[in-house]
Amino acid sequence: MRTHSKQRLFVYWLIVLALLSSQAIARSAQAEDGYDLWLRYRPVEAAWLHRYQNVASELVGGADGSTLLAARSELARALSGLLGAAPRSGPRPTRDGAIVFGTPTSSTVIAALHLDLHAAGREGYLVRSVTIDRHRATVIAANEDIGVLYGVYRFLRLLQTREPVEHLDVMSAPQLQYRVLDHWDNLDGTVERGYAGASIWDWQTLPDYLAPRYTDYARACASLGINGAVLTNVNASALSLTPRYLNKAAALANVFRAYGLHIYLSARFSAPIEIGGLKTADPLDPAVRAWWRAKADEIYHIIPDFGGFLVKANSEGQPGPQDYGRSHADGANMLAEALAPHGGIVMWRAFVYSQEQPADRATQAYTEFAPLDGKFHDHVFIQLKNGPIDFQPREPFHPLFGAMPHTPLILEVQITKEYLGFATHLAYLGPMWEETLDADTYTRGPGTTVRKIISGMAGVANIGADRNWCGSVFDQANWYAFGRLAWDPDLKSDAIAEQWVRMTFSNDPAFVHPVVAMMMGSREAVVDYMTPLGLHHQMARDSHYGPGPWVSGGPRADWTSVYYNRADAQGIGFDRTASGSNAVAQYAPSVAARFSSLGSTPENLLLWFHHLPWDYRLPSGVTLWDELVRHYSRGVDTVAAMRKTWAGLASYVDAERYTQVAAFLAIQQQEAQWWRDASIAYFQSLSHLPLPKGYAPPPYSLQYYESLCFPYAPGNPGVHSPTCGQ
Ligand code: GCV
Repeated sequence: MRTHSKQRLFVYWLIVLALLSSQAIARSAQAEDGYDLWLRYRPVEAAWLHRYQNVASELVGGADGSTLLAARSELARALSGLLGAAPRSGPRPTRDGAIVFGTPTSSTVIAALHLDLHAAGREGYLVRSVTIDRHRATVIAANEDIGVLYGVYRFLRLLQTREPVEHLDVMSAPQLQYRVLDHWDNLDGTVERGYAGASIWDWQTLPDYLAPRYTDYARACASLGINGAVLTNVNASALSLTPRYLNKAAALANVFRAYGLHIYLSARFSAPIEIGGLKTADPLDPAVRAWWRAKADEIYHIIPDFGGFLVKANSEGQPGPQDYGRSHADGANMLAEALAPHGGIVMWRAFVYSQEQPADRATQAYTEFAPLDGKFHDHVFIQLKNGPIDFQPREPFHPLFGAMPHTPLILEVQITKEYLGFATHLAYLGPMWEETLDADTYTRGPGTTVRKIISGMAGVANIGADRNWCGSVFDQANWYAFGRLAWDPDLKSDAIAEQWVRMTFSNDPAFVHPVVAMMMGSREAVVDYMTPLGLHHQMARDSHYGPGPWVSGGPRADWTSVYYNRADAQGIGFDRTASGSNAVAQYAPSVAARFSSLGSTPENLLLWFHHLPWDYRLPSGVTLWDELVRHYSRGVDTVAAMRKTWAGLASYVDAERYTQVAAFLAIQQQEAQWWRDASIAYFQSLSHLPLPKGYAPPPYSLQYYESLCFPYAPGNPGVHSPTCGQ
């Protein structure tokens, strides 16, 4: 009897163990590591299942060509994930609910519908509910295969965000021709200002091994309409233009082609010397021009749909035409002439500022480039950062946006968060980019907004080899928002955030609303705790990790924080009015007048344009000093509130992603506090003013904050200075 009960107990425990481990397996199967991005395709709720099954019962579409195959495979993958089973395929609709996709050329069914696809252009699409052979169907049609693929992603997004799809009539075409990710990836696998691990391009195993991740990258880009990728860092290596690396790049281009993604390379201006054996890279030298022409021919032979070059020249130590007394136009035009016969373009960056120039750094790009307007080859695009300094948490729009009416311009934004807390701070950048796109240059009268001026958008990618691609789940939202805005710069950042949240996490309104609200306030929180009221470039030297408002000395003044804050015992801020650097004069007269006058300068740009005494009274009656302290503290409070919001949402998110976000928010709160305390400690050492009532003093001395040193902060390959605090 006793043996019997022991056996029973043993069996009982075996069952318990088996149950526990099967639950553990089930749980880990549900855990998500973020790899799927917004293309998760998890089963829809029962309430939607029947509804969606009725519009997705059959796939009718050609499989000619890799792009249509990609469209078919995405539909099959998504519908089996969302609805539990892949629809059957057929040549014509045989029942209600077919999805008919293709072009009038690839599909006789579509041709017979005689759709007006004029407005779709080359890349756009039409998604429309129609009747074919007396069956209800959804047609996803375009003039070109790539438009069909984009339309497929649009249709899937409707399902993923639980929109009704029974009566569709959606026509969409990109407003901007160039929608490009700029990777700052080096050939040694490091990424400049990258916070998501090593480069996703494994140059060592290319071209022989094509990681599945390359296809998934292209899928993610195509789902947003991104149509270009610059593979290499603008601080370029000439080696990327040698046959060995061109073959590796070609292998990536072969993967990307089906997804409409063209590759571009950064071009080092001195390449003719470094890999061409020439003695000069002078753009007016016939041998140099011939070298670039031959190089372009060679590239197009290997990569027939190569997009072109991105060039950083005569900027931060990079070689360029000015090394030979030539202009940016001379350099850019030489490259354009080499690429133009093949249809390629040059994206020439205007991020230039010179060591020798004593002028305000914010003015230098305009000074150099505005006079060159109209002098560029028509395959040259000038690429401008959103603001005149360098991707700060807040900058006014770049004055060149209004100053080059005869030159096509590309807006460059930074998706990777070099100046907004790296990967651990939750900062949704949609509102920041919307602010730039909305900015009115007034150059052709009111309403000449940046979005109306640009021909393309380039985003410095935040993508790396990390399993979750971007270093954190919420950083994926910035890749997403960039792509959506590049397709349609009129979109609103809150609507984009909502879509992303629904696709990435959950459609439950109890989750969606608080998370969107948290995202929408997150960038302003960073501005508050890092650089309130128009302050800028207050980060630690080189790494830009953490506060460094005291940074001074070193190789050049405009790489220091004191150059920008100009704080002393009397006051703070950079006078860019006529009494100072007069940077305001680079804007259209009405904008210049607005920024010149204290009364009309937006409060959030006050210290960008004005130097003011600490006791200056804002319209609210509060002094500048008190207001600064309030902003720093408000930033920390906002992050604390974000943490609280997230803590209440655990039940909506898988444990793996929930935990990482929670841990990163905790890091963000600590670092926001550090920013606030260090900044207040430094500025108080100059203002000698007491903190307003109720605001806690920094817990440590200024010397303590100044002594903090992080020689291995990420994103700054090659600069691991042990003297980083100096
Ligand atoms: C690629 C800033 C960054 C540099 C970057 C540069 C640029 O200065 O700190 O890392 O270099 O911008 O945009 O060229």
